[in-house]
Amino acid sequence: MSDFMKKFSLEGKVALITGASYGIGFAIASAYAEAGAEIVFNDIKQELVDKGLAAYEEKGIHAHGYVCDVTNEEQVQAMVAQIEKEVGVIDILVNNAGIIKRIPMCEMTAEQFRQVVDVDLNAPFIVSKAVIPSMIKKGHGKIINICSMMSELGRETVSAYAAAKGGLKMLTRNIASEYGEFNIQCNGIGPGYIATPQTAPLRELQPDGSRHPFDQFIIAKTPAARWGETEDLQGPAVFLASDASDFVNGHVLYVDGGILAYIGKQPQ
Ligand code: NAP
Ligand code: GCO
Repeated sequence: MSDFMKKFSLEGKVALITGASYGIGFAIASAYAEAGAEIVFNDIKQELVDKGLAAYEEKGIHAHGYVCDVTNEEQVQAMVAQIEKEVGVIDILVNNAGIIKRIPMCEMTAEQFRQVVDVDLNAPFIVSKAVIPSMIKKGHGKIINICSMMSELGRETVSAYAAAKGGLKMLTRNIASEYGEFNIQCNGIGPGYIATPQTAPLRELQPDGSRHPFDQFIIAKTPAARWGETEDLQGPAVFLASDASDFVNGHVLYVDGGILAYIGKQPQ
């Protein structure tokens, strides 16, 4: 491998990807393993951690799985201490775990709003706070927050999610500002509309076999005229975790097929 390409390698690095038993987190972790990193992930339930471990094994990846609710600071602190003991200091953190509730704002309870903000915004704060001290001691670190189109745009029924993901964009910038001097880079990835369990309801075929109206809407709003696949996020995620991005800090890299640049296809 040339000296230049070594900048994109994750050899010798320990990467924690939260909520990575499947979906976007699993795809990013798989790419990190391909780039040489030691993979650590968590999920809330043991059965999902076990499923995730089996899925990684199937790809030839010997991952380390931990049961941890990322909204619980005690559990997160304990998990990070256990990882440091059993695997090593975390060089790369991907705050991927996330939920969404699609409810019209005036029908959403404050508790439902809080639940979404807890996972999508408070948890990235909790997990980042747990890993930063050892990154400082080690002299480097990479934190990647999985933001969203909703870090920039709103739409009906996703008030809590948009508020959280908008806040996550600013948390990304603040971590970059506060810890950049310790050679810690904190950036975001803003996926467009990606085919995962989280968006499955938006892609369900209609009873007459036609595509879901929202599915057709996204196709018309995306210059690439397709939904993203989790694999579309792998290259950008490796770049932001590697030495090649050491002077990129506080940036949100949108991987959206061009949605944010496009007014949308004129209805025929
Ligand atoms: P997903 O398929 O719903 O997976 C979310 C993962 O997060 C699951 O493994 C889930 O575990 C885990 N999780 C949820 N709450 C958790 C908690 N409290 N503690 C630990 N793990 C928890 O979602 P996805 O589509 O892969 O999305 C992953 C991230 O990308 C999310 O932050 C999402 O907001 C963001 N995103 C998604 C899209 C998209 O189009 N799919 C676009 C932009 C951004 P359980 O199964 O146990 O709940
Ligand atoms: C929704 C979708 C989006 C995607 C993603 C877009 O209901 O609008 O779930 O929010 O999950 O965040 O970037």
